Amino acid sequence: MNLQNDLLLRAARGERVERTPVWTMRQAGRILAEYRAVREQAGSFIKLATTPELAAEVTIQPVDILGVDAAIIFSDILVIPEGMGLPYKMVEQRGPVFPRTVRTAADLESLRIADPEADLGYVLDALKIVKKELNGRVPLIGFAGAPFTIFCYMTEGKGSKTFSVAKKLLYTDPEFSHSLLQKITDSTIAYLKAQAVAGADLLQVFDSWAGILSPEQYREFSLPYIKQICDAIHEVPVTVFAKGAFFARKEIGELSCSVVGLDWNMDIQESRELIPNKTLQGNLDPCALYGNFEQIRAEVKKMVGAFGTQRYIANLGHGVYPDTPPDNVRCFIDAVKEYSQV
Ligand code: 1CP
Repeated sequence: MNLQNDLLLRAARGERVERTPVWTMRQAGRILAEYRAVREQAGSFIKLATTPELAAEVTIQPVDILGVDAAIIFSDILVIPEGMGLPYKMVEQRGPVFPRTVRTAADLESLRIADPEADLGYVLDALKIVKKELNGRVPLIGFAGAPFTIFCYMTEGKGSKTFSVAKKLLYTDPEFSHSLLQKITDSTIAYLKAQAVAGADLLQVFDSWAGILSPEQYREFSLPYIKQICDAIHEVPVTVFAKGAFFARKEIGELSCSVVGLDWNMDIQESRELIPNKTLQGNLDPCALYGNFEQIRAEVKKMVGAFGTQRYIANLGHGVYPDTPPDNVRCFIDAVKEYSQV
């Protein structure tokens, strides 16, 4: 199907655009009253994420309400552990918790490589519905967590500031760590390929916890697995977003991905120099959206000025925070559209 608005895909491929495309990480859910109404109806996050019609509905909401140039499928990175045989619970006000964790060879042995159709069919069904309902209005983004970030949750069992259980395993049992990372990688490649077949036009890999590793550890325990993913996906463009991995920008820029995501700690000019041949995505501090409209517009003008309008996808440097007023997000999106006209 031909897309009416393919700015995101043209920017990802490095082609000329008449203005910069814009979307925000975590735009589906979190900030919209319309999202909360559907979540209420579903009863729980997991019920919402596993009911394709409802997941599709909240995926499309930000396209209608915020005017973003892409939809991102409503799901979570933790569906991969679930698909491998490690279920999670979503605890209200607290976040995800794994009743069982993976810390021994026997735990690892009990996991399977996820079969996208059998284990994650609900996400693929949601993608198909969104694709049909979007009817070519904007591209659809699929996603998965990077293997190291998924490893963090599977071993730690919950969110953490330090992920010290996960990192302990890297030091004390690198062999186990690599085996688990490989199993996650194999599952993730199959899952991302299935998302492309189901209709995803671009795939983003979230390495949300990249920043807790040393450069040396990042090179050993994260980058090689992201590389396997990039090398395996030929169907659609891939974006790698490694939050906090300012030290690995050059190496990430050498992967066979199309787009590199930046957080707000990463200097824009320096990032262009380190990653000269790829489209960059980012990187406004989500807290900048707490400002008034005038302040938000000034920040956007600075950001677009620094990135330039080409080889660029405007976004925040991480997900939009839940207490951001939707009007401020709309102000951010409208300002990008205005300041990036060529
Ligand atoms: O918000 C959206 O755009 C919808 C899709 C989406 C995405 C892209 C969700 C729904 N989760 C994610 C990705 C995700 N999930 C990441 C990577 C991106 C990032 O760094 O923000 C991570 C690390 C998670 C794990 C996760 N899921 C957390 C963080 C836990 C921690 O370590 O503190 C939490 C709180 C969740 C729950 C969750 N996922 C999504 C929603 C809407 C929610 C809130 C749950 C609810 O509504 O009850």
